[in-house]
Amino acid sequence: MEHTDVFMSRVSDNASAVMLEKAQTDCVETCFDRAGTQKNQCGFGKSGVCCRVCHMGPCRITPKAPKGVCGATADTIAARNFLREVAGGTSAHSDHGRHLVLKLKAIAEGRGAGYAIKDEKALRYNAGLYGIETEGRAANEIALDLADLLLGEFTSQEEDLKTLHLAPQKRQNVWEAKGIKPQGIDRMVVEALHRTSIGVDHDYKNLLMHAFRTSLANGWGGSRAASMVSDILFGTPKPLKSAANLGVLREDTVNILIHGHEPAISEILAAAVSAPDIKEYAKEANAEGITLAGICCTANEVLMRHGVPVAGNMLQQELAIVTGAVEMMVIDVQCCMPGVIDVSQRYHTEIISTADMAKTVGAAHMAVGGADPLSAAKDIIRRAVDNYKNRDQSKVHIPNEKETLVAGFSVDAIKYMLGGRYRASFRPLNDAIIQNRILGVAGIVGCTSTKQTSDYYINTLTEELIKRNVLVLQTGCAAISSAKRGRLTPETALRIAGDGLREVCETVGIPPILHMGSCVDNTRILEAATEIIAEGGLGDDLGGLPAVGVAPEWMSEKAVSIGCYFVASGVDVILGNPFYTSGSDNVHHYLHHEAANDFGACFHYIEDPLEAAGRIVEILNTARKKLGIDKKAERKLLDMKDRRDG
Ligand code: BF8
Repeated sequence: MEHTDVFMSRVSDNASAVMLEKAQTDCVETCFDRAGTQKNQCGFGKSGVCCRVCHMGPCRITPKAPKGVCGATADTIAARNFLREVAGGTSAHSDHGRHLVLKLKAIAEGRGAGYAIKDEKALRYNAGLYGIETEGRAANEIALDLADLLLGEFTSQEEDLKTLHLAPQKRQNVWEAKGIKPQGIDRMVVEALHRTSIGVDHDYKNLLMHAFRTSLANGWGGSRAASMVSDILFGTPKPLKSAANLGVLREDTVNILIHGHEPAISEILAAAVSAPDIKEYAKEANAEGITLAGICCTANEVLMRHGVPVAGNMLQQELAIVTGAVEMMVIDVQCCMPGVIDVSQRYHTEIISTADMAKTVGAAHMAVGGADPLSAAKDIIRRAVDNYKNRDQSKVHIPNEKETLVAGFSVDAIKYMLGGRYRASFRPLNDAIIQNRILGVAGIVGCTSTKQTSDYYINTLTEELIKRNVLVLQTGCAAISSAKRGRLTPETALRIAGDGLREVCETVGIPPILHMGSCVDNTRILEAATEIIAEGGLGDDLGGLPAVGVAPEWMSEKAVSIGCYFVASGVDVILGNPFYTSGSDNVHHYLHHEAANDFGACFHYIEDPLEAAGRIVEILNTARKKLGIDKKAERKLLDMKDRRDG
């Protein structure tokens, strides 16, 4: 099918452009059309100076009206709005983490109903990090202690988060000095809402400090718990092969999309799909089987652990339905657009919501909890199979695009790849950085947005960075952008990576872009950075590493929270979309400049990906200079005198 340039200005991949054209032919409205009708977005909202925290307002700040009814300035209002975004993002990631911790507790108490501890090694390792006794104890006993400890991370009123101790001591000292060590995650979020209600905290810097404190409760608290417990319950990811883009859907199978975030549901669906009775059921419906494929972060979760193929990222959720070949989309929480309902009604697709806290009008609700989640999951799948006969062949068009990928790079897996089974460690990576074969590391994370040509910034920047010998770590929808472009393969190193990075990738057998998981798995990037510090030779603080974070096409509150915990952890963050803070010079200046005085890092809004690449290289070179590794190290053989002196 042909497509016109107008569609390629919205998306970067041909499959999506073809589906946009089909949507137009089928009279289907998608988020790309709604972005057009919402084009004239409110300038007050975009600059962060619309206040609606009380009903004397809404107040909007202008040169003629520089204060709200209560006297709040642009600084107060912009900082309050920013903090509320961080609190929203922190809540989403952390509540996801909480649900998993509660599941771990239920399993430990024998109430696991269909779930079990899959990775006892990960359980023992993580329990050990918190000082929980593991020697000679049963897995369930350890799991109960760990679950209780992690639940305490949510509720602690006066004690700092225990997980903070996992950060390098020097960074902990920065947080202590700035007074931003978080206590319980729930307390941080409640305090954020309290501080931002009418007549409480009016000092923009005090508000921003709490934003960083709340974000730390996410990155070092809720998200860390989510990744850790997911690994314990469902297995720590290891490198595996799969495929991405809409071409993973098949004309001759029942196609089910799983979309959202929490892996507890998608794991059970992945198990149910391969059950013999379900396979038989699909055969009886004249289907050649069932294709399960993922959208956005749920896709990343089941990709990393089971190799389930990825249909697309956030902005492809409606386009996947436009193929006319999707029997069912199963949604849970976060980033599931209500717009999928209207799209689904143009075809035969059923939308099934599964989380009691996240219902959508027009979706059928089928919870996957209760005493027998596997049989609940089978009920959902049978319903999808029953819907297969309703597929209208005249409306079906599945694009061919499908790219091979390698994913599954947990911290453990990277260490194993670098050092092998007996010497698993980050040493080879540290050495490659010190010897300037690798210039530094960039974590490219976050969403895609209708404000940009989807995937373009992510892919342009990623490719430019690996050319310049920057190792790229990816998560979330950004990783799916690279996957669709066919870049998540070891061959990418041969084709486009710079000489130094290519040499390392070839030696170790890894791609130059490592897919580390979903959005909560950004915490894996912090974990990797901490291990790099512990390995030695690259300073003693996360803040000193030649490393940056980038959110090229971010749009979610979660990304605001992630950006803040990266900056508070000492890592500069490049944004491809601006914050809504430009209405306050002080707030904007603090986040983009002054924060560097407090944390050694700040935000940089850069609209153009190539300009961003240049700035990133500058940041990495500055860090290298400070570490004294800015010159190419000679590989010197040590004689006996050197050894004695050394
Ligand atoms: O949590 S990257 S669009 S799917 S918010 Fe959403 Fe953004 Fe995708 Fe995952 Ni993260």
